[in-house]
Amino acid sequence: MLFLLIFIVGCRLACAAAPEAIDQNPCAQPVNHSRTWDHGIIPYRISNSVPDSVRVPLHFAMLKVENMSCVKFLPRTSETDYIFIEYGDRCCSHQGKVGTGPHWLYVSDKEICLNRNESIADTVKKLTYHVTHDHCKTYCGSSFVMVPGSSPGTIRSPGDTQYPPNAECLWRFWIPPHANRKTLKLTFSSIHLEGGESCSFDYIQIFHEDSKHRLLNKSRLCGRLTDHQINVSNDTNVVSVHFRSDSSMQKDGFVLNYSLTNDTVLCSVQNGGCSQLCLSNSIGEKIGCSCRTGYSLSTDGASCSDINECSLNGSLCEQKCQNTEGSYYCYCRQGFGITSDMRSCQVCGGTLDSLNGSVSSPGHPNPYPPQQNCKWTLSRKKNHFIIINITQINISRSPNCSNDYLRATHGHFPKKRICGQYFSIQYIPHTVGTKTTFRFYSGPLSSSSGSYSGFLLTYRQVPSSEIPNSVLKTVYVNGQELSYDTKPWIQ
Ligand SMILES: [Ca+2]
Repeated sequence: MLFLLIFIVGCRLACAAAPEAIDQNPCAQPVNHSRTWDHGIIPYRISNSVPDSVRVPLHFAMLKVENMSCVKFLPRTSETDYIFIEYGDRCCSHQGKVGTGPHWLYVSDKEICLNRNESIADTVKKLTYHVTHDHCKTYCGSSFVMVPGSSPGTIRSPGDTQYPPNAECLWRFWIPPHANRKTLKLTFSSIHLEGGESCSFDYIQIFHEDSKHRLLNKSRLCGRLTDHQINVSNDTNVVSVHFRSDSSMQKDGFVLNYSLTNDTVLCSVQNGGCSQLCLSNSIGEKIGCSCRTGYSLSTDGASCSDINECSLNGSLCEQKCQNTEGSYYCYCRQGFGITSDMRSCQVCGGTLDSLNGSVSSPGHPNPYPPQQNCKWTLSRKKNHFIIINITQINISRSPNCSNDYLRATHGHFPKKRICGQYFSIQYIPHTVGTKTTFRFYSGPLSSSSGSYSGFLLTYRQVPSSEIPNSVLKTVYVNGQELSYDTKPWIQ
């Protein structure tokens, strides 16, 4: 049997000493069977702590060691003995295979590991220090880096007419991240192996790993199959094809064709399958999907969903927040208006306690800003009437004045909202209580915010004895008389 005798190296020694060379005369070394990896297959697991910057050179190191020895690395499934590759500020093999359980291997992106191209490979080599041959076994296999432009090829099981007994082969295809837009296509044009329940005698086992070396799936093939195609998912970063035969019942073997297919998606075709934005390279090939501001990419990588900004940590708004599809806005409580930063609120309105005065929309005669919620309160003096003259009104018109409006409330009797453009409205509230309030509201969705001047009104309080009956009976809007209750309320 071909054995890989693992040299026991203490971590400190491994880090401090010059890298050991692989023994050029492996047969010269005695074999300690207790320190060999079965069949030359080293199960491994990579810690989540290992960053991508280290995974790539680590992977190259594993390929390099595989190509220069009979060692093959396979992701661990349930094996008791395996290498556990951990991230640490050093490059060393904590210990070789001794005893059972995980065997730590430290890799790092420190200078010692990455600036010297060979360092990680040296570290991995320490686990494969002695190599000797078992003439009863046949080993084969190789590793491929599949990048755009890689030639397709064919792999055949060893042997001229039939595969040999006790064969142990592993072919590994690595698809670097920048080639992920391509799909590795594996097609077994024929498989003829010894069959059996669970394929436990002779078999082909295929491992799929993602870029984090997580095992996506594995499947085992045996018996007779033709044109068996392996679908390699987009997540797959490494595919390992492991062939093993036992000591009896050899068959024809298999033929495997591999190629990197071009499955480029263009953004110009159905937006690349993206619901909003399709990101492309300089020649229009899709790189990925993205979303407009206010949306986040869903887990399917193609559709977008609204971000509820109002639920994010840290209030974006001083007073109130309203989420909308693709956006949000801040607004204020009654008596406040949004400021120019569209987040904070300032008082808008107040108490009117003089006998006469004026009220106008914020910024008048300049256009009023959006999201104003102003309120003025006017207290009526005893035995006085309030004469209100809305001299200018230019408020964005909307159905039922649902967006922007001016509204006066006399006592408990609110008047209708006023919007649109008028030249003059003069009236005397007839059922006025002790208070009159004016409310000006401009909504966040007003398409006209920034182009309407709002309103200006004047008021004055006069003793009831000075109000002629004719005035009490008539209200004019743009010169037209409106019906009106002629009975003034007098306290
Ligand atoms: Ca939103």
